[in-house]
Amino acid sequence: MAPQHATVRALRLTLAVAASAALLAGCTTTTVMGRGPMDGGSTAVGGMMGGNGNGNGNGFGNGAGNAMLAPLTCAAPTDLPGARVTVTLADMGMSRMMGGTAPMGARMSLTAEPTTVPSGQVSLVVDNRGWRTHELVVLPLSAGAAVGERVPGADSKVDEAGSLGEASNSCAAGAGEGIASGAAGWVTLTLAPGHYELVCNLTNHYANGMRQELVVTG
Ligand SMILES: [Cu+2]
Repeated sequence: MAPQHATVRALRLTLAVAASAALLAGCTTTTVMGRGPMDGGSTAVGGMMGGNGNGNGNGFGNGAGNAMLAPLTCAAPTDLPGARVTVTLADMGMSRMMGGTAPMGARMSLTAEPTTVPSGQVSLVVDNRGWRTHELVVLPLSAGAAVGERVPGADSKVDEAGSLGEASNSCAAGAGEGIASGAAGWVTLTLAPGHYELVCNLTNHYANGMRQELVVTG
């Protein structure tokens, strides 16, 4: 009985609020004016979720189920040498998680901008906008091989033989224990012309989609 009464009261309250809103709207010149701020607010959120906040796509497109991106807690230096490639890591986690182990099938992405750079010094700046720990490893892509073809081993990681370097430190350069959610990592490498595969090699992350081609021109 009591829950029903509560429901009825809630309904009455809702109606009362709606009626007040209607009256208020009536007092203003148009109802469109009253709705403006709400529309603007939702558009702003949509923009952030679409990955426009940092000037990069987040790899999840504009469809339903976009991931909210984790806010960055630090940024790479602006004066790193050579061509600068910004790599954005993202995943569908809902809250910050320590460690990077993920189940198979978890949606994750690794995108780079630009994906073609001239040979020589290349500084990879890696923003972890995901909610899990991630990393960036630069692997050579042999002639005729395509991104995503590597077969993970029993440890659900791909072979890192021939690795040219990695960014796996939080708010620091080079190799470390992984880039924590919201942190940036970076590394400057000297890359010869060729094709490379940028991967995150934490458990299951490669299979879950964290790979991207980088083309280095002569
Ligand atoms: Cu990852």
